[in-house]
Amino acid sequence: MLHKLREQGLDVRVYEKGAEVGGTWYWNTYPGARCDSESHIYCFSFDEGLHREWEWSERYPEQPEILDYLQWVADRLDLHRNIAFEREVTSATYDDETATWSVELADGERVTTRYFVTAVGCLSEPFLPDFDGLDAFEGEWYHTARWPDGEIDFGDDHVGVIGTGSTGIQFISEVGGQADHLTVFQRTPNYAVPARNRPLEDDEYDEIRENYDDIWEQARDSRLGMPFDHEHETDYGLSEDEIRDVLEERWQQGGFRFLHSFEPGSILSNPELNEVVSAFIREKIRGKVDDPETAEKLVPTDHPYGSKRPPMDYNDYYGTYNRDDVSLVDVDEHPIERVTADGIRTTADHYPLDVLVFATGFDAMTGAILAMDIEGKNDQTIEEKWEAGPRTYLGLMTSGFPNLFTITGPQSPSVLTNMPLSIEQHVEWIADCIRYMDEHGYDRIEARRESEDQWVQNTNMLAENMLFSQAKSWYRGANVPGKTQVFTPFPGGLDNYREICARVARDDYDGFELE
Ligand code: N01
Repeated sequence: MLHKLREQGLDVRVYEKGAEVGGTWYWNTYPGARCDSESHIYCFSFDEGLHREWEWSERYPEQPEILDYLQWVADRLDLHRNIAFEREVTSATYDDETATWSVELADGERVTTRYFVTAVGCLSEPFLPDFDGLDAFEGEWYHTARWPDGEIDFGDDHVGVIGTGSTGIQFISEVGGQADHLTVFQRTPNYAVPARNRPLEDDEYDEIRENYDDIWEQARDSRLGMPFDHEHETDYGLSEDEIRDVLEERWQQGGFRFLHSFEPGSILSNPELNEVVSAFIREKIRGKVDDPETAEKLVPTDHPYGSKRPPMDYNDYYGTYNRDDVSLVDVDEHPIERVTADGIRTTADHYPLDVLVFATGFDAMTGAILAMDIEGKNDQTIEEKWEAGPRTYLGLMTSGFPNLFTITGPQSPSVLTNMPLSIEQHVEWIADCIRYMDEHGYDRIEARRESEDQWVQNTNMLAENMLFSQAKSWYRGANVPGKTQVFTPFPGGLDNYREICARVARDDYDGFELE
């Protein structure tokens, strides 16, 4: 966004809480952190020079490599000179008379700006459950999204980890076997599909480079922002054995290619097909875990595959539970009562621990935006406006808050897609919109209430026709006690969404009011 707006001749300043660029990949430095999107598409597509020069080492990029990449990009585009690091935005207030925002920083500085763009991410406000006794815990404790610098040697430690989402699964596979003992406190089992990570060979990379234009085109034109084919759109006309053959082939390919066994929308909305897929994974899990009782605890039965964000298995996650130094505690059956000075007490037992790791996720989608205390027209805060769930038009703007753009905001495809492509599409749309406003002499843009109502209704309706409502997921805010539960990302596909946004822009920003 900085690069693009600067190119358009705007005076741009970025405020960043971290000490460097990197966002998610700056903060999430826990052992095993890696991205589930394949590396050659988990990068910027807007500058050919970038993806022609950079070479990823593995099929899935590891956190340090992604951070290196982002810092390399920032250096090449000379971005640092317009970024103020370790500067946290604490509030922002709109002035309707001047159509400007006054943005306040933690150190008291105030800046006035015509446009206020949030690029705060969907998964950046860590969620820490409110367990009694944590203050008095005498060991070390960490949240995975605020991991300390430097390597931690767990060799002599009894480590406990709470959470078995994408993060927990990566951490457990990595630290199981390193720690003296690892105890996993699991509330809900998950469907981890093998990632099948490996180094990228030179000839493979040559082929990627030769075909990059087509790869990006296919990715942009797909539901998830990923350039994967599926031989069959749906399971229509296939027997269960034939479906399972397709699944087996994709299981061997690994990663999100498995979700592309059929058109992903059909797996996520057809209950019969989804049940075959879910049952297929359950069988795989049972086949990997030696102890049948542990295996049953690891088999998800409470939600369909994909109704929560599907995690990846990089390092024989399920096999980790066959180790003598790893144990699984079912805290759904026996919930955590409290943290004690030296461990965790559940309703059934006490587990002594030296180190406690919270892989408990995020106040997702809205947490980081709401943390900024944003006040729009008529003294209304965004928190008040979104009390019953976020309301936006296209996930890009919310009515009552003119000139505020939200990159990957609620009700845009964001977390249901390959993020860099969704980010780029928003950046381009916002930059074009600002250029249009300059060219036409406008200084104020606001989403119309009717367009927003229709967009929210549309997003909800699409989600209701899919299987998402059958899981208590962070997509719906169900992981944070007391948060309003509403499905937040736009589930209609990046391809369709891009078309809608392009049409709105072509029609002189239809659905927005410009003055
Ligand atoms: O967080 P999560 P995450 N008592 O919310 C458990 C992206 N990501 O950090 O399922 C006990 O998914 C909670 O249990 P339950 C990706 O989009 C990407 O793992 O709510 N347990 C769950 O098991 C991902 O989806 C990558 O019952 C409690 C876990 O904590 C998103 O980030 C890597 C609890 C939280 O799982 C978030 O993933 C990592 C409690 N009180 C993350 N509270 C890659 O691309 C919560 N839990 C590789």
